[in-house]
Amino acid sequence: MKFLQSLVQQFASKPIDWEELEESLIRADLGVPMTTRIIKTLQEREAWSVLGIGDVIKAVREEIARILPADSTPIRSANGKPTLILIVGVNGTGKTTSTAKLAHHLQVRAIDLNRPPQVMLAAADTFRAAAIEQLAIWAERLGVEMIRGQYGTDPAALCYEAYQAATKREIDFLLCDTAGRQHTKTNLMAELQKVKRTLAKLDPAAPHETLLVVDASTGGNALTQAREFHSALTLTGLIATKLDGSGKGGIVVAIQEELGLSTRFVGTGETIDDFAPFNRGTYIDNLL
Ligand SMILES: Nc1nc2c(ncn2[C@@H]2O[C@H](COP(=O)(O)OP(=O)(O)O)[C@@H](O)[C@H]2O)c(=O)[nH]1
Ligand SMILES: [Mg+2]
Repeated sequence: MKFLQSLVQQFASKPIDWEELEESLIRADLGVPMTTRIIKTLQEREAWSVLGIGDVIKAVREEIARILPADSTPIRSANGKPTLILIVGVNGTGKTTSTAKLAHHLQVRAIDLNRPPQVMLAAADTFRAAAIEQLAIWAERLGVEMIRGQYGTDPAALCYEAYQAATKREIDFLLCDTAGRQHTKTNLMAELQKVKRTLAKLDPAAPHETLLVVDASTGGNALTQAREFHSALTLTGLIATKLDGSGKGGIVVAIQEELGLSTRFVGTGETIDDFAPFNRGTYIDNLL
């Protein structure tokens, strides 16, 4: 149920129950600091007015707008070199799907090039069964080249090779889809750090973007993942997926507030077009 619906049901015909309001805000995953501020703002107003649902919605909007930027920063193109985008995250969050969606977005989006942008994919999830084939299906549909290795290949070596190939072929954007197993996290972080170190040998600025894919419907888990990946890899932003499902999604506000990491793109379904650059207005409308 959407946050707004549940609030209207709870507060439409009776005075605000502060505990219930606090609970709904927490349930929407907005995080404790923001929830506390919203409640404080409203309680300060109560002295001079009778609060209604409209006041609640307005306070939530204002607080979110204070934290989130209005629009996301687009992917920048590295001058005359391939822009390397590393896609990371735990299993099942939507990395492979988002890699394909982002590739498509970059293909069709007008950027300051005089020709259609050239995109290439690298299947650097060499760990999970069928991961390479899954990305290969997308690559074929999108008509883009994909660099692949055997299962068990070192992802750092694969990304290195892919970046060399992309440079040689004058590719604009190289997207590397990585593995996301959960149970051996330390190994995963070490493996991804090695990918970054190895790429930096080819271009000190690479990877130009390191985007964490989080499933927005998983709330606090997404925040924990953002903390861990950011401290290991210094992320440049988030892709928040599955915003179509739960009527949640407040977690991107909590992540922005705690870690200063912006949501660059949102995923709202399983098809290639269920994807868009983050926009604050649309996001708040959907949340409420
Ligand atoms: N509803 C919904 N499903 C998504 C979204 N993004 C990915 N998925 C689905 O989530 C599942 C896992 O996605 P996948 O890309 O394989 O995740 P990975 O393990 O991180 O690579 C697949 O069934 C996707 O179709 C989204 O934005 N909305
Ligand atoms: Mg995958």
